[in-house]
Amino acid sequence: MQRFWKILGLGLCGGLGTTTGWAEIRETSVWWLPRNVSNFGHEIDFIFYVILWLTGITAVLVFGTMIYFIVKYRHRAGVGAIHSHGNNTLEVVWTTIPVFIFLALAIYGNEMWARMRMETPPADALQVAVVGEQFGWNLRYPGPDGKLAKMDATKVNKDNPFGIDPNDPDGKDDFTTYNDMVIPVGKAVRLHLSSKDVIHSFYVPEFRLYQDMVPGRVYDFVWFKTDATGQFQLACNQLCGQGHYKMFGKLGVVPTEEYETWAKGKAPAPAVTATPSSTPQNVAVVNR
Ligand SMILES: [Cu+2]
Repeated sequence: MQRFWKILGLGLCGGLGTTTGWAEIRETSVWWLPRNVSNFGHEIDFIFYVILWLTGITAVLVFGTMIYFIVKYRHRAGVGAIHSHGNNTLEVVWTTIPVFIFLALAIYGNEMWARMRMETPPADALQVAVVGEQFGWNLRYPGPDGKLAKMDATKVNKDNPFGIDPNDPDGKDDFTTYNDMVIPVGKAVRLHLSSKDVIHSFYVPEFRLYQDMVPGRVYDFVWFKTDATGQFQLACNQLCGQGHYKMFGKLGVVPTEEYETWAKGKAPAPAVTATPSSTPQNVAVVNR
């Protein structure tokens, strides 16, 4: 039995230790929403608080009334039960009000979703390709020409995570990174999301952004703008295998000049990139 408590204690200490370790990475309290730095995040937070207040007030009113009636009409010797057939006016009122609230939330939410995912991203947006793999992030940035090589999900394989045509002129000056994403603050960023193996999910809580990445597809409709700098974590939000817990990359939102210096320091990617970096570069595309 003593052994049981010892193991439990060790386990708990280990768990808490890990929690503290992670808390250092997170800038703000782990008990509430992380700070938001993206344009759409403000509206998402707004609707979150509206729903929280609506449901919170409703819960207090409903449970308060229920407890009041439970106490008021508790069993007492000699007091008979009262038979009620309900009140039609009350029924109509408490059905109509929620109907309008739900309709308003649905219309507002739908309109917000359409703006986030269905509007064409600004033409001058920075294009970044992000391809998930077990267990890390491949990123591809446009070089000085500002153009990213065209991605073709059917061409994705182990040595060609971005599914590009090695002869694509737009890709000659692209550069790649692994688990290291840097973006300039205030600039629109358009993502081209895909996966090499299983379903992963691009997730940055501080951007209020999360989008699944599906093998065989390239999703290019996700875009956002940031309004503050900071160091964040790019986490995978799909249980994608045994190493899922360690699938995270560094994500820095930095001033434009700092981004440009960082990008200039990166060498163009080889025609076809193999990752992680330990594997030889410039390998030919092999048909599998
Ligand atoms: Cu993953």
